[in-house]
Amino acid sequence: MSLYEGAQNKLSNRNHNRGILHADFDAFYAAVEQRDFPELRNKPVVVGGSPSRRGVVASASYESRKFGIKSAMAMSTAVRKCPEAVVVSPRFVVYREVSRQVMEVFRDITPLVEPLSLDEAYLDVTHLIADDITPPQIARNLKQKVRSKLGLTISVGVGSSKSVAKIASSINKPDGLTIVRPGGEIPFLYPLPVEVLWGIGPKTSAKLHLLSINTVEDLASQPLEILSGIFGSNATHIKEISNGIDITPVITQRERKSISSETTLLVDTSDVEDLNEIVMRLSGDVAESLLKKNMRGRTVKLKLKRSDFTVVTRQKTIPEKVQISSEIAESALELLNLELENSHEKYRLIGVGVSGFATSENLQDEMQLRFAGL
Ligand code: DCP
Ligand code: MG
Ligand code: MG
Repeated sequence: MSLYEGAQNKLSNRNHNRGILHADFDAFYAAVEQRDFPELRNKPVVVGGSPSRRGVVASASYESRKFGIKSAMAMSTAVRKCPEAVVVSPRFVVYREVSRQVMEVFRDITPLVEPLSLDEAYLDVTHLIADDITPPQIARNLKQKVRSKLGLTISVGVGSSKSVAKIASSINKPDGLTIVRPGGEIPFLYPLPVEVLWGIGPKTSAKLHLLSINTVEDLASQPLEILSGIFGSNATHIKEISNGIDITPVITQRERKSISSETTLLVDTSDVEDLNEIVMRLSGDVAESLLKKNMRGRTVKLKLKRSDFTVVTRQKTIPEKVQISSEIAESALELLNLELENSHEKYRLIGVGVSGFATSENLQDEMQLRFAGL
């Protein structure tokens, strides 16, 4: 059995029916500047610190890359390479807002979004796949939505794992769409230079070239002992991703662990009916946020601040994930009544929150249980 067949067998032994997208803005900061200031379009725009103050390049428009300008280069070098470059100072507030907007566009497609930085994210679309819905179609739709809603282009990679999708999105920039079909991982990866793999920077790649390891195939065919000498405990992982094997899940909501709403009362109260009504209203607010983000959670939390400023929190984890107002209110009211049963306190602040969101793994488990008729 050839190495190729061996790796392919290994691949098919794992769950490789996933549909993972990696999306990344093209020349993010520079593209936002060109969008907002039309006079910069089609010009070699470089966003970063001033050349006279030892600034570095944060983002280089594709027009400027023809001159050899790259991110992290000294701005003085960039200007030397291209004297007509237009150097623009960054507007971080704007980039953060554009980032928030693009993540919303992603979350309109699936709640399984894992942001990696301001300008890129993984999306797990496995659960959306149907006879007439394929990951490449979802990717095309995503690119089109980002273009029409934000006026910017992204490059998207489609694959059966995060590492394949990330490599795929990076090799056809700008405005790229690279599709690696299930089973096509090895023919896709093997001819590529080792630098495409996550975590192989200039220092490591120099070491690899000294050992005549230039392509992903070269890397994949190394004995583990050689790789351990270079990558330490990461060697197995490197070997696996060189063979297109990567089962790490898309992890959502890294930045957000719960969605909640709270209110401080104008007058402290112990009135059961008032408190019930407020809890129902807050449950409605939380449900609205969850629906907008297309998220469901499993844990409902109630927060109460008493007149003496002590805070009580009570939470309940339920078997079915909740999203709508009545489901959230049911648990929150139960928690409220538990608290009120043994208390004669007045309360000054009330909050309701939902956490325990879906990750691609537990969503996948759930889908499988559903298919199994459980
Ligand atoms: N960034 C930075 N300094 C770096 C690298 C990046 O400040 N050394 C910022 C500016 C980039 C943004 O992060 O616009 C996104 O980084 P990317 O690596 O995705 O680079 P770009 O989006 O600019 O270009 P590409 O089209 O290669 O993705
Ligand atoms: Mg980018
Ligand atoms: Mg990026």
